[in-house]
Parts: sequence; C-alpha cells; structure tokens
Amino acid sequence: MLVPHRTRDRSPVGASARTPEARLDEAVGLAAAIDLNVVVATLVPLAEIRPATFLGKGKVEELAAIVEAEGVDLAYVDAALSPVQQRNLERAWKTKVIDRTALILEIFGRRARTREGTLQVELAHLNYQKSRLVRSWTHLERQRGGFGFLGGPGETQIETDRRLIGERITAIERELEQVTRTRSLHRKSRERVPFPVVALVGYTNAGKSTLFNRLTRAEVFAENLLFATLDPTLRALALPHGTRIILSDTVGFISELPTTLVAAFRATLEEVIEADLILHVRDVAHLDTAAQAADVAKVLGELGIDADDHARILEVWNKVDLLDEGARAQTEAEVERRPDDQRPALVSALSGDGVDALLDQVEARITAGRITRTLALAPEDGEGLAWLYRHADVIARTGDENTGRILVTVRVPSERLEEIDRRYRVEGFHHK
Ligand SMILES: Nc1nc2c(ncn2[C@@H]2O[C@H](COP(=O)(O)OP(=O)(O)OP(=O)(O)O)[C@@H](O)[C@H]2O)c(=O)[nH]1
Ligand SMILES: [Mg+2]
Repeated sequence: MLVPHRTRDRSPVGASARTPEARLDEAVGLAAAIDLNVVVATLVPLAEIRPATFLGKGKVEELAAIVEAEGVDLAYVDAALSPVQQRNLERAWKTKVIDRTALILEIFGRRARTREGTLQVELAHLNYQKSRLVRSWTHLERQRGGFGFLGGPGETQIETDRRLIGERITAIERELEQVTRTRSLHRKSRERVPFPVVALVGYTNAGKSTLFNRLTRAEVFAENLLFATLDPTLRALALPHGTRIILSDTVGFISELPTTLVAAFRATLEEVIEADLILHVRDVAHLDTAAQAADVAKVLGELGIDADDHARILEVWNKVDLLDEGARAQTEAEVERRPDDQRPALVSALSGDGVDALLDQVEARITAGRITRTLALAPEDGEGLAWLYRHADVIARTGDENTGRILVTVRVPSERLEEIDRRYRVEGFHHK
C-alpha cells in the first residue's frame, strides 16, 4: 500500500484534506475490506509527478526491490494513475498495480448485493478497464501466467476483449434500464403510501447500518469493514408519536469517490435524492471527522443536494461512546453552540445513547412541513376513504356516534392540503 504525498508540504496528491498518515490508515482499511493481506504499507514522498511512472525513478527502483523481497502480488498506489503510469509501474515492479479507483471498484464489486448494484459496479468496472486495455499488459501474462485478481488479457486476446467489453457494456446498460424501470415502479407504488422517506448518508464506516439496525431492529450487515453496505435498504418505521416513515440505509461515501461511480450509483442513491429528510451520520470519534464530513458534502453536492440545507439535512454525531470525558464535553459544548435548527443529534448507535432524542428530533422535522386534518366522511363514501388511504398518511379513524360519519385523521404535506380541502369539506376540527 503506497500513499504518495508531496515532499514540499506533505499535502496529498489528490484533493483531500487529510494527513498522509490518515490516508495510509484508510488505504489499509480498504485493503482489509476485501481480505487483502497487507505486507508493506508506506508513505512515498513525491517531489513531482512523473508523466511516465508517476513516482520518481529512484523511488520506483527502491520499491521494486521491496516488491521482490516481500513477494508482493499487488501494489496499490493511493492516487489516480493514468493507464500509461500503471503499465510502466507494472513493468518496473513485475507485479499488478492498481490505483484508488480500481481498489474502490473492487470493493464495490464484492459488496454489491442486488442485481442493480452488481450491474452498476460491473458497468463502472468495464468502462474503467476499457481505457486500460493496452497491449503491454501482456508482459505480465508472459512472465506470470496471470491469476485471478491480477488477471489481464493476453496479446491476441486484446482485440477480442475490447469487442467483448463493448458488447457486455451494451448488454448491461440494457438490463440496467429494465431494473431501473422496475424500481421506479416500486417507488411509484410506495408514493401512494405517502410515508416520508428518511435517508441515512455518511462516510463509510460512520455507523449508518448500526443506527439503521437500532432504529428498525433489523439485522442489516453491519461490520467494521469499509463499504459494508452497497445497496440501499428500506424499512418502514413508526416514530414515538406515531408518524410513520421509511428509513433508508445507503452506501457509504469516501474521499475522491471516482466520479464514474458517483454517476453509477446515482440511481441507487435516488432514495437520498428524493428523501424528505437526510440524516448525515458522522463518526465524531474519528480524527478525520471534519474531512469526512466535507467529503460527504461534496458527494451530496454531486447528487444535487445542498449540504448546508439544514431544513433537509440533520447531522447525527455518532460513536460518542468512544469519546473520553474531555472530548465529550467539548463535543457537547459544540452542539450547544449551534442554532436550534442546525443542532446535531449526539448518539451512540452501538449503546443506544441519544437515540430516543434523535427519533424525537426526526419526528419534529418530519411533521413540521406536514399538517394534520380530521375529515368527516359520509359512511357510504367508501371511495373517498380509499382515496385517503392511497394519498395521505391516515393516523386515526373513528366513527362519530351522533352523525354516523367516519372521522379520519390524516397527515399530509402542506402542498397536498389544498387538494384534500377541495375534495373533502372539512367538518371536523383542524389542528397542526
Ligand atoms: N463504538 C461504537 N462503534 C460503533 C458505533 N456505531 C457503529 N459502530 C461500529 O462501527 C463499525 C461500522 O459500522 P457500520 O454500521 O457498518 O457503518 P456504515 O456507516 O454502515 O458503513 P458502510 O456501510 O461500510 O458505509 C462497526 O464495527 C460498528 O459496530 C457507535 O456508536 N459506537
Ligand atoms: Mg452500512
């Protein structure tokens, strides 16, 4: 695992605000997420980027010796390598070389669970490979025979592979269209059940799935792995005062998430794009919590969501159980300093600490834009009743003994109110 950084100011080569050490830590975590056995993890100071080999000549040679001595099968460079740089490094080190995009693709590939997720990753993978399918991969084939993870095409294979890749891409795109259509149908049918959608987003490993499980008591794969969750998971959930919501767990974000992947997962992240409320889960015990939050804000921005839209985004500061007394007091003070409508929820998804208060906060946010109406329907108005069940969140239904009418209490987004009032003469009481 090689993390290059600039010699001058130790700044990373990419656009992230982390220290090289933190990036190395994260790289090792990423490797562990796909069961790679890390034999060497090191920072590589870099005076300037070489177009041919990315790293300087001396470094390349020095590392070649290490690769040989340690019997390294795979070298990871924490940067975006051009196809040429990747090829030249493979040649110099006589081993497979991957960059950040390739590693993230690999992880995504292993974690995808639904058909759609798998297809999205394969598509991103093929598009990435297409640009890298160059003749010189063959030097590896001849020397090593190629194996599994390191597999590359042989010389005569390249043209065939290029064509096959093209065909496969077309086939995937077609299937994806189908899958997406089915999913949007599902969403449409859910729209008729007008529960607000609350989406959990956050940096990978922040604790989204753990929180999701705690809130829904579901058993969703939560592990100390980066990118444990790749496909969105939806569950219905009743809040303390009876408001029903749909909670959505989503894929974790990461710094410099390849843009092709953001595009690929746009569809999967539709739940987020359309969510009524977004819970941004942050690991506040992590040294890089601020940089992680900035990365999440960036990805949200790419999805067209303004991270500063406090009406729509609520920060959840998770893992408070890991803070020592001093840090916890400091964090609490920071929370207090925020204006009411921007105040993060402090929780431990693991211990459940703060989760009840979070649920109250979520309910307050959700009901804020929604209005409760009690409507009086004629007993024979079955159609009207059915309409309400389809288009509004029915929270209570009783009979009026005096008039024989049916009293239905519904909660609807304020935009819907006019339609409801037009359809039903409101004879009951109004309340907010
Ligand atoms: N100490 C502590 N650990 C937590 C807390 N919440 C989550 N964790 C741990 O953090 C790790 C990651 O949790 P997940 O819930 O899988 O994280 P995630 O955000 O869903 O991660 P991805 O799906 O990979 O993006 C697991 O080992 C959890 O047990 C918490 O409040 N306190
Ligand atoms: Mg998860």
